[in-house]
Amino acid sequence: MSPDVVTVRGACPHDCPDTCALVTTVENGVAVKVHGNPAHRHTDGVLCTKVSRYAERTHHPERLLQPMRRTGPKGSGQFEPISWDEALDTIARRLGDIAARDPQAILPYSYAGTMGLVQGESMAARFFHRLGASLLDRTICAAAGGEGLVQTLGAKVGMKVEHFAQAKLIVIWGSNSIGSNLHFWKLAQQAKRDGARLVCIDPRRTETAEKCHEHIALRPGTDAALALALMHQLITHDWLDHDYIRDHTLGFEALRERALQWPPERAAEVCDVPVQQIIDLARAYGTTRPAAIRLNYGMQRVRGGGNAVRAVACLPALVGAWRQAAGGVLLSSSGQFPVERAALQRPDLLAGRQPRTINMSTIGDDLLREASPTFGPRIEAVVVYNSNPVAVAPESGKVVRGFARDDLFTVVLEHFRTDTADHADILLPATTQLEHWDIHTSYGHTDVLLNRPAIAPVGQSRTNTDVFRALARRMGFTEPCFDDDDEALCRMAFRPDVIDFQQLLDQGFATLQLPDAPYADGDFPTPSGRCEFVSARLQAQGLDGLPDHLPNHEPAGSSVRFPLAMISPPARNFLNSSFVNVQSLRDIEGQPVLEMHPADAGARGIADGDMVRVFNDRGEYRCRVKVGQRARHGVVNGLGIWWRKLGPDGTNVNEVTSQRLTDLGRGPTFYDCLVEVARVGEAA
Ligand SMILES: Nc1nc2c(c(=O)[nH]1)N[C@H]1C(S)=C(S)[C@@H](COP(=O)(O)OP(=O)(O)OC[C@H]3O[C@@H](n4cnc5c(=O)[nH]c(N)nc54)[C@H](O)[C@@H]3O)O[C@H]1N2
Ligand SMILES: Nc1nc2c(c(=O)[nH]1)N[C@H]1C(S)=C(S)[C@@H](COP(=O)(O)OP(=O)(O)OC[C@H]3O[C@@H](n4cnc5c(=O)[nH]c(N)nc54)[C@H](O)[C@@H]3O)O[C@H]1N2
Ligand code: SF4
Ligand SMILES: [Mo]
Repeated sequence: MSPDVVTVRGACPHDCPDTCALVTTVENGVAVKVHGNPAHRHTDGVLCTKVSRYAERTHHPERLLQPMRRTGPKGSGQFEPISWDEALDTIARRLGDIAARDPQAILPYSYAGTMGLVQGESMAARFFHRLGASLLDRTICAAAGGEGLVQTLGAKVGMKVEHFAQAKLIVIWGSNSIGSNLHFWKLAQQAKRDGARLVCIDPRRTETAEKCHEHIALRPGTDAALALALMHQLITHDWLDHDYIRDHTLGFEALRERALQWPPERAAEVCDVPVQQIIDLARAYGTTRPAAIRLNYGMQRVRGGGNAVRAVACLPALVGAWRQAAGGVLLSSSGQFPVERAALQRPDLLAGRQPRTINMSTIGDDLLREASPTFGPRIEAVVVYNSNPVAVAPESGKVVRGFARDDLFTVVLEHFRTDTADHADILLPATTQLEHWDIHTSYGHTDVLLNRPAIAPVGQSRTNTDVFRALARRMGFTEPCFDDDDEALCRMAFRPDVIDFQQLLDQGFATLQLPDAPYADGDFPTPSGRCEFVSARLQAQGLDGLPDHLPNHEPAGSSVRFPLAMISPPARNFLNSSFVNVQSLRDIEGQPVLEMHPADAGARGIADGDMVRVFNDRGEYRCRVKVGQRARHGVVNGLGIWWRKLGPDGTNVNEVTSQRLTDLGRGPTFYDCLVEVARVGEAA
């Protein structure tokens, strides 16, 4: 390698369970290629197609390169360049004016554009805590399932992912591994080669479902019914680990009574699947060891999503699957990491104030809400970073109207002119992962990764942390914590006895020291130390302590006008709404697609390739239909969260999704949505 070619180790910043280790090749200060780090066992030298294009994304001709001020109407995308000083002065003045009346009228809005602990909620959280701004409940992805796990297992914990390779039965439940958890799929294939049986539970016939031995294509939102019927069979056939149940669980008798109300025939009707599939899966799960369940978040984006996760999370304890390293369940490993959050985020800067909390999943309604004694002040300013709410939040008709309010002051920190950026008063250019420091945990494995900057900030872009440091200075916040630099923040994330920072510097990653079969002897992080079939904490909130099947807000068959259930899972070549503007990836995805079963299409005179209108009382969007077997009868699959402005009619799938929330965790219900579909044009 010539002296002006260097390689730099980093971490994939995206909201993906795989958290890959990256190696970036830099030539003359330009990132030319991003590879997977072969030394990191989970990455194994392989990246997904999207992030292989990260250099293309970073040096994209449309990268935001300087601060801008809006000149046209909100949403028009008309801006003029301004200096950083002018941008920061304007923001500090506007936020200062609002804060003088009530800082709670200011709302930070952020999610997982980067999963980094530093460019995520470190300096930003300090700034908003010091200001006394409204708090944001970050529910948009995993709140229901996360709460389901917490109430059952005690935390977001589970099997170590590497042990799936040794399982003899793998149930892939509500997850399209090949599309969104690629490195897990490699382990599943290894197990399959060694004789494991693979079962996929998913309304959609995904590329993953196709490659499993069995595909159970249930109706969206019926997973708890299925899990309860599995319990029914485990109990009636006595495929139970009585010792494990006695020693390490809480509430078996009550759960038994509940499950006995769910014979497979009842669940088969609710789920609309052949009863034999349920009976066969129960037998396989009751008699195969080790048995592992890979849950993912797809199943919890419905009204009963929290309960569904609770029901599934009970299964391993019933059969004692936790006794083996390759048995149990994994939804998220994020709770394994003892992150020093208080040090990073400094909630002490609230100094006794208790600002209200706004749920990010109802941002549409909340931006349109007037001041009231229950709500508090009207939202007057929003600072958006690491998120694209105008595209990703439900019921976007209302979200757009909210962001279009002329009396709302909006600041957006972004790489690109997203749909949300188009609504900014001040738009600030942010650095990408190749240009800043960060440190990462994972929700799919148990390693910590360090990300070092590979190149200088592109254009005038600045890190999120720099922006909040600069604003703090302008607003007269003199606490020394506003001087911490990014490397210092990385060092603060873990105690030195947990993670050796030198090891991170030397090799880019470090593994948490955890037992291989963490719950072989119980010891769950619940209040009782047991797997809690019955949760006293839920009972104390007046809720059902046992898991149950809660029908969707919009159950299949409940509406004559909107007879089709719609789910809107990720597009394989995008990451949420990120990468939609990367041409090489958009070329693969083509255009927004709605998958439809031949019988549903035929009944509406719709042919493959037709343009259709997908609509309900909330709104409508247009896309191209793919008729085929990927969609089950009665369910349509609207793939991917496209940028609205890149869709055929300037909208996307979230025009039709609702702001109703889940049973637990106050999460969104993207996949609990009834629609009708009508043809609008001939095949192209
Ligand atoms: N390529 C790619 N990868 C991604 C993402 C992306 O956008 N693109 N997004 C990332 C993010 S933010 C997340 S949260 C993760 C996890 O994201 P997940 O939401 O877990 O995504 P998938 O793995 O596609 O799994 C969802 C699957 O659940 C199915 N499903 C929908 N409704 C139901 C239901 O009611 N029951 C059951 N059993 N299944 C249902 C869908 O058809 C889909 O195949 O993926 C991450 N990885
Ligand atoms: N219909 C439907 N809607 C969904 C979903 C679904 O399955 N169906 N999935 C939901 C889920 S699981 C999630 S997690 C949410 C995701 O929603 P978001 O977290 O909003 O994810 P993205 O759409 O990827 O937007 C992230 C933005 O952050 C920016 N960004 C990335 N890194 C940085 C950085 O370092 N600094 C700054 N300032 N900006 C950065 C990116 O350019 C990008 O525009 O969407 C949800 N919406
Ligand atoms: S998006 Fe996921 S699979 Fe792709 S590089 Fe990042 S962590 Fe790895
Ligand atoms: Mo997510």
